[in-house]
Amino acid sequence: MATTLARIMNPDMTKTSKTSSHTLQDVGEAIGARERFIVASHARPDGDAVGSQMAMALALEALGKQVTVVSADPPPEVCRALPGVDTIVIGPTVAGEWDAAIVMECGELARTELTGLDGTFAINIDHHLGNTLYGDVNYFDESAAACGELVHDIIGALGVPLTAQIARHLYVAILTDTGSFHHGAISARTFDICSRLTAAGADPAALAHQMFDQYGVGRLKVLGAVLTDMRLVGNDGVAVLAYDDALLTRSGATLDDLEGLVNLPLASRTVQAVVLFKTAAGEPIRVSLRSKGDVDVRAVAGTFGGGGHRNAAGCTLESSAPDACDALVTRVVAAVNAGAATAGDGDRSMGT
Ligand SMILES: [Mn+2]
Repeated sequence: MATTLARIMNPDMTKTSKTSSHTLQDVGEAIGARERFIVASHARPDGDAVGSQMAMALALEALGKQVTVVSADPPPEVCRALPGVDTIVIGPTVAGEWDAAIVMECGELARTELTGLDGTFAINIDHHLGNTLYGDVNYFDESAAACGELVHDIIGALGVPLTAQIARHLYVAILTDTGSFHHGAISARTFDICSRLTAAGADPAALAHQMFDQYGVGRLKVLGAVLTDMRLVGNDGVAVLAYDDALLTRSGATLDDLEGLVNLPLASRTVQAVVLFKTAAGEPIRVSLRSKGDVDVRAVAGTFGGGGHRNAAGCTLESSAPDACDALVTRVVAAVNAGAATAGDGDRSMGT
């Protein structure tokens, strides 16, 4: 209540809300004062999007709130067996009435690819550097390994106990966003939260098996095909991968079968960054970027209108400009060389 009181006494404080992150207490108050919620995340959702949305929805329901979880696209196949995921309303348009939209994992509202949210009271919860703080309430922390970490803290602030179902969703969010605790802003807090989630009923081995070991053989075939055609540039420092729908069809694979593909070349000692192009006739080219250590692919994505994290980013290129692909790869090679120079690590030097 101190925060509310302070704002009443000093209305100018609210003017800072567009340029700075709010506190957990602000988020708790914004949720507590409202009854009907839309819970949204980005299009083509990943485990962090689905897990964060579902955990938040379960917590809101525990408080007696009315909740609708929405998504422009269906959840990944591997997430569909998790509790409540089948209740997510899939589609490009959000209909109905609500008091607030809780938007997770989106640097800007447009990333939801949902229509009908404009002008709504928005609670923005995210860990992507470059978030535009578009919400009426913004809970933004780039030091979180997953949005699920932030949702864990919010659920605690709301006073909702961690049930086994909530714990499973949050664990999946963290497990998938860190690639099995392999990359991202993994910290002592990450393990502290996971310890609590495990105590509350999340089974780490079972959830890892459920998330990573349930693909069809089409996955093996499509990964083999893409890796066979991999191009290595910058003294093997950058791996360039590409696929299209025809390759998926030939391999008997689905889009879900490509989950994690972009990370695979990083298993090589020499590869410091990966560029993955998804091409389709007449459509923009989708680009996923991954890197190790100091190599900043978010900056590269940013020069092409995209964003993300230092080691995981993405952007979209106009397919009418094939030179843009070469220009992007050149920038990634430069980023690898700059990263190697920053690190001052002879083993990682790419440019010599
Ligand atoms: Mn995330």
